[in-house]
Amino acid sequence: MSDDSGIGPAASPGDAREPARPRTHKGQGPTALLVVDVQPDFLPGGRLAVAEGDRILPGIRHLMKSGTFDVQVATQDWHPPAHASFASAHPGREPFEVIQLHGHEQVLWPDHCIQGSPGAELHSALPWTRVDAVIRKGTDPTVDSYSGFRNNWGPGGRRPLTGLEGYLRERGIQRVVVCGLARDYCVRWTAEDAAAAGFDTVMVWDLTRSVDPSGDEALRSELEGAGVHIVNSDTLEIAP
Ligand code: VGL
Ligand code: ZN
Repeated sequence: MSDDSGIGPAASPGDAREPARPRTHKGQGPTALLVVDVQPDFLPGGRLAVAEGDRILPGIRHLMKSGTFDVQVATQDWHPPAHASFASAHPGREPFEVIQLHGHEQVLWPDHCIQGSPGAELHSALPWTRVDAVIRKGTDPTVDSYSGFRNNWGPGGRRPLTGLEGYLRERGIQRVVVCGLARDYCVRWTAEDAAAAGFDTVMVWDLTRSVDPSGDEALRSELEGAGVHIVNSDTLEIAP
């Protein structure tokens, strides 16, 4: 795609001559950027559109092009048709109703991010060539997966790991910076699981948006209670 030229808002004179990494995240340990579910189905016009989801694109693009992260990982919601999280798979149910699935509450969603469909692609506005790994999730037809680290609860009552934790550990990562969609579902669960796994976890609040913004204040304190640091992008000390 044409947006990966290295020329753009993230570049400034002098960047090319200086090692980018020490200028940010200094003394905070090897850091990964996790870009969660930035896919057309979650943006305005998509099948499960998150209001203002498009507003976060320039800031995420800036982070991805900053050259300041040791590892960059994307997650991609990637459901088979008739996935158990779709209202359409439950006769008589409507989107946004809540049911019990494998003993836990499950919001029923409009059909979204169906494997191979245009709405499931990684959004073309971001420089995905910079990403080291893509974790596809939600592929089990019977179980949802909000977090990049592990599925939601399955029939056995467990939440199987995706391998992301091991990947980051093998790369020496100590700190993760999380952004993307949606703040109150996949970003939230990814950040909580990262913190629970022992990573120093930062959520870039302004580079996320919620399905239900009315819950944002409660969400913020719940995340802080789970050990997630909430920041805005202007405090991340990304060069320039
Ligand atoms: C998401 C609902 C269903 C998300 C994914 O990316 O936050 N939300 N599937
Ligand atoms: Zn989904």
